[in-house]
Amino acid sequence: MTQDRIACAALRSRIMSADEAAALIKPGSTLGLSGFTGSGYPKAVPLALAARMEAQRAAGNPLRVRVWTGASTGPELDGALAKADGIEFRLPYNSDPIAREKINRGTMEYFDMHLSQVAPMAWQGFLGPLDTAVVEVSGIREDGALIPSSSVGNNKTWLDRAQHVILEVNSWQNAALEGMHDIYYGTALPPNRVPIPLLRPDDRIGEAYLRCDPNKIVAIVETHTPDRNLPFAKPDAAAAAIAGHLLEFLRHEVARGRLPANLLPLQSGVGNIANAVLSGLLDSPFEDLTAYTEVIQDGMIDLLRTGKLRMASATAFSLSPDAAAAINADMAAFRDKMILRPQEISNHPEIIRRLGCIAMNGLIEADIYGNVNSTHVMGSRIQNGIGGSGDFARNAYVSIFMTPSTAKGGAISAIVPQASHVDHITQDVQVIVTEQGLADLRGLSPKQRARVIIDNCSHPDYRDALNDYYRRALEHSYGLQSPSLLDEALSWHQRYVRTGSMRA
Ligand code: 0RQ
Repeated sequence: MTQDRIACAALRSRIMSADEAAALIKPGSTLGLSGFTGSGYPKAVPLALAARMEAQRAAGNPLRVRVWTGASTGPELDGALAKADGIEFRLPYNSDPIAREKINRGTMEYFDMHLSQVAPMAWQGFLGPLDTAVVEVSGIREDGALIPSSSVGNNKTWLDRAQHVILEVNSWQNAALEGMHDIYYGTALPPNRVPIPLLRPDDRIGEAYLRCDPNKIVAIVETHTPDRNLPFAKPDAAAAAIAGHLLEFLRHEVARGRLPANLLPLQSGVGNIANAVLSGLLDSPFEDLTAYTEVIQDGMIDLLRTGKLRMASATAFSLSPDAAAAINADMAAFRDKMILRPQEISNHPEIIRRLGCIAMNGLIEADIYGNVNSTHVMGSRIQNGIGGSGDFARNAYVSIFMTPSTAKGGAISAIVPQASHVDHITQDVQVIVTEQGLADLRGLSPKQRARVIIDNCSHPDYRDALNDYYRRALEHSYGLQSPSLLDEALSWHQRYVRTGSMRA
């Protein structure tokens, strides 16, 4: 594959094994790695580094690094490095189960930040220096330009900021990806920042390739390894009901003239429910849709195939193995319908606000006033992270959050008196949907919100207890703007931690 994928002859002398490349990484260094929701992450060098870490740990001389990525990656990266106890600090979004366990055990530091802010904060110098970028690409052109792979994430920033660069050239990635990307080089720091000239989801404002100073490239490793692609669960009854309520809401908004007939650009979060909503759109009356989002999931591929979705702009793929294989076999047909951009652009508040995205994200719990916890189970155990949900929720045309009304087989109510951790304040939450129904919170005061959330969204098993709490809060609260009984509000969570159930 060398000739095909590494067309720049001058760079071929830097081809080496993953072990040799990993040996160039210094203990304690900060790595900027590619990868976003399981696609486009380096697959060989992190594994080789993890093997080195395991050996050094056994010899009593631990080797640890600081890890920056785009978002979640795969078992060969986060999983392997975390297992080797090699990650001292990590940012941003993680969904790897081994890393999650280390974070929750307190042996790994984790900064769960808004995805749109990673690149700007790195440029502002707020995160410290970056030693080595380890970036997967699908090829290197004759002129040295890099053909990005199945995610863009923060790669542009890592390549620009790092002192040294290690490239993985993955020939598993489809050659037809070339031309799909749009890398915008117009960002600058204040006071020189200018408007980003993106007015429609399908606008191209940059270049198809990543630039990299060839003098910084210390190693090139060839791979032929698939992305981590996880199957989606078949939508269950709750997911189907949530999708049904949401589609009904969108139809209603069109009928009332508050949304155009082809809606506005869709943003869809991660997870099974988000995917079920996209599947629901297949049978909906909506046509000529667009998406301005972070990840292209299976449901979007189906919509693109039928033509319901005209185009999708994102920063990465997040596909099941079947969908990945199907799209890989047919990439040329999809290439003109998809654009992959850096995550600082896919998630940029200015653009999300301008385009008027319809944001649809999952949640862990919501309280009766509409504050949303997307990240911390029982207020302290991280599940994944805020990811891009905050970028979209605050700036969306309409910000929708979805969840089944209970978790853990009914032992937990997703609607609680007070959220045990808040990621999205009530002002950033306009609609909450569960399988029970939909609460349209736009323009409502806290007490009005509490009424519709309890009535429309809570599970019948917990509704009496929520009503009882709320009634007593109205009688005994210190103030009546957002009535609460502080001692009691979090007792639901404490009961779960003590007994394994929120039920009284
Ligand atoms: O854990 O598998 O151990 O049982 O959370 O829950 O129901 O499978 O839902 O896949 O839609 O994920 C909020 C986590 C929902 C996701 C969250 C437990 C539940 C299960 C997953 P188990 P489900 P989903 C753009 C947008 C933040 C980032 C984001 C998320 C697990 O949507 O990470 O939105 N969002 N990014 O049991 C205790 C509760 C619970 C609970 C669910 N109330 N209490 N556990 N769980 N509710 C994309 C990016 O940013 C990249």
